Amino acid sequence: MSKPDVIVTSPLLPSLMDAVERDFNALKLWLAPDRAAFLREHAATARGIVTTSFMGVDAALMAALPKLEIITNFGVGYDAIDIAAAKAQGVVVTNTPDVLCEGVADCAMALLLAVSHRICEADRYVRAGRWTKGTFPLGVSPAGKLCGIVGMGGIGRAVAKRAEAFGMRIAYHGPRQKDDLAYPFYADLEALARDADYLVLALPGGDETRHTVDARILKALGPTGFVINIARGSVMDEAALVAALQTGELGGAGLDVFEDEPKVPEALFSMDNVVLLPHIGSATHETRKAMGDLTFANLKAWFAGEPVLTRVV
Ligand code: 8YV
Repeated sequence: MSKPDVIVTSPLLPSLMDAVERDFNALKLWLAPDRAAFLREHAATARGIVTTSFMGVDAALMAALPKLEIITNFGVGYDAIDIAAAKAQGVVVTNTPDVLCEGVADCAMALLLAVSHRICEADRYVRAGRWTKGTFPLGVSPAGKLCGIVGMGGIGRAVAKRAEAFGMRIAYHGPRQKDDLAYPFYADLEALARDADYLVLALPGGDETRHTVDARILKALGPTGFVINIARGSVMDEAALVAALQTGELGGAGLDVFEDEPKVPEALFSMDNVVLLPHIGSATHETRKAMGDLTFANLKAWFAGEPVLTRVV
């Protein structure tokens, strides 16, 4: 039996790519010199797409593939996939929830601790030979402070567990209160920002959550407050963030995600109270391997006529 045709949108984790190439006819879209011709050539046979949270799949790509049955996304966030178009075309979409929660939460805590204890700034201080000339300024302790988590899904819960272990108090905001959680719930994000010392953003990206954290929320967090974003750049108004940091209205920021990745506002480069990461929340061997395995398991299940494991639509 011939292998099913599956379009791959961008380079994948090598173990995932190997598995896809072993069991499927992997059609590498990013290598096509003429994208339109490539899609015309495979329109009659391409039944699947493997993509990433960064690349996504837009409505035009789906429309060009009338035989498309499934999109398997390497990543939990599917804001770059046009879900309405997938529904309209009857295309199944899967993602990789759960397996990355611990890793992304680790990264959130790393940022929280780094901005509090001024870790990156202190590292630069030593490397520049400045320690011999004077003592480094003090940081702040997270213990006893209020960690406000925005979006209490799997990642938010994993952050709460860690922050608790560091002696922090926890409260959260989201679309609804979770019955199984004893942490205080704030229906009003501005009220949470006013009370919190740290806001950790762990909510999904997309149109519905665009600029959830705006100038008003940052002002409420205040000059001693820190914002940590390991979600999506789109959930925070980046221009408002830069302005709040420039005026001192906000204490600092730990950022793994940006509105127009890989572009980062240059104004942030010179700020010592900001830690900048290149979207590495899930970027460990262990987490990426688990994400790759789940992406592939979804693809295999679909083509074996079995239920997919982690379906979005
Ligand atoms: C990855 C992510 O960087 O899971 C997500 O939603 O943003 C990250 O884990 C991404 O999937 C790689 O493209």
